[in-house]
Amino acid sequence: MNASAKLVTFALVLALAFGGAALAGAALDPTDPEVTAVSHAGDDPGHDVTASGAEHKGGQAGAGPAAGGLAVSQAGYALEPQRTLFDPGEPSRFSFLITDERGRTVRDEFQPEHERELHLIVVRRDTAIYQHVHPSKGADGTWSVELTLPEPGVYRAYADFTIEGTGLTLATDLFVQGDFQPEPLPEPAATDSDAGYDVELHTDGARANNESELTFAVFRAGQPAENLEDYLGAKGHLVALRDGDLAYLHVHPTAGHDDQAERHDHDNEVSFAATFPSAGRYRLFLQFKTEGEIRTVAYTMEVPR
Ligand SMILES: [Cu+2]
Repeated sequence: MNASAKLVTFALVLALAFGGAALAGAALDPTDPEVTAVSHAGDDPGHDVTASGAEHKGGQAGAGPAAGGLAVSQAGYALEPQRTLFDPGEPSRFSFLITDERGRTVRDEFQPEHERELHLIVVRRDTAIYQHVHPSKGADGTWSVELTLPEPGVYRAYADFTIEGTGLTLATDLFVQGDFQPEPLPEPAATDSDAGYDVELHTDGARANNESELTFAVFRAGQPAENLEDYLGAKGHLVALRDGDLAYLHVHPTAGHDDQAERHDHDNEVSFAATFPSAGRYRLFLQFKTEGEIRTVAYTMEVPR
């Protein structure tokens, strides 16, 4: 072995040693802020800090956009479902608690967002079935709602709420027995329809880790539908889920009470700001109200790097 070959070998050994050390560190404590910092320095696009649930832990460290819904417990709070097994098509009561870091039931500390203290989103894991309901809260803090999960499969149930100014989305899986027939994620498309309303999705060129504006324009028989009614304090409610892990994005309406958004205020449009935490496909569910009925349209969106 000549001198330069020895140098190369030495460099390889060093690289293996350091790489191995970094891996060992990550395996020992994936939430260690220093490990997080290392993976950021390495600019590993596959490692998403916020989606791993660390967003409320170490504060800064270049924390990216918020993605929730991947954990049943976060920031000391936990979602405690009283049941997770259901029969298909059977109306059943779904009850749960939100508890704090000492195991006490949270009862009075919820702060209303979009007119409600807690929003419950239930989505089958293939995203083919979507429900958005508002459980009622008992005197002891138990949240409860009648759910009918129509088809077999595994569903993700997200409790979306705010405590002490911190928005949290905790989630658990619900299981519906039977012959699960998963449906593939639909291909990206800019239009979807419900009850004769055609809704077009316009984006300003969404990219991962940048705030993007999503505008939905509602038409009926080719004409702008200007009969959008107030729904949860806005003209629409949007939920975005990441394909693959169903991470739940926090999306904010940009029209309505916010003056600076008036520029987009066509009567048949509703706009949102969303920051997608990584490139890939997302499933978007928009709900709006016309003629006293809540309509739901859904989109697959491809977000580039
Ligand atoms: Cu809601």
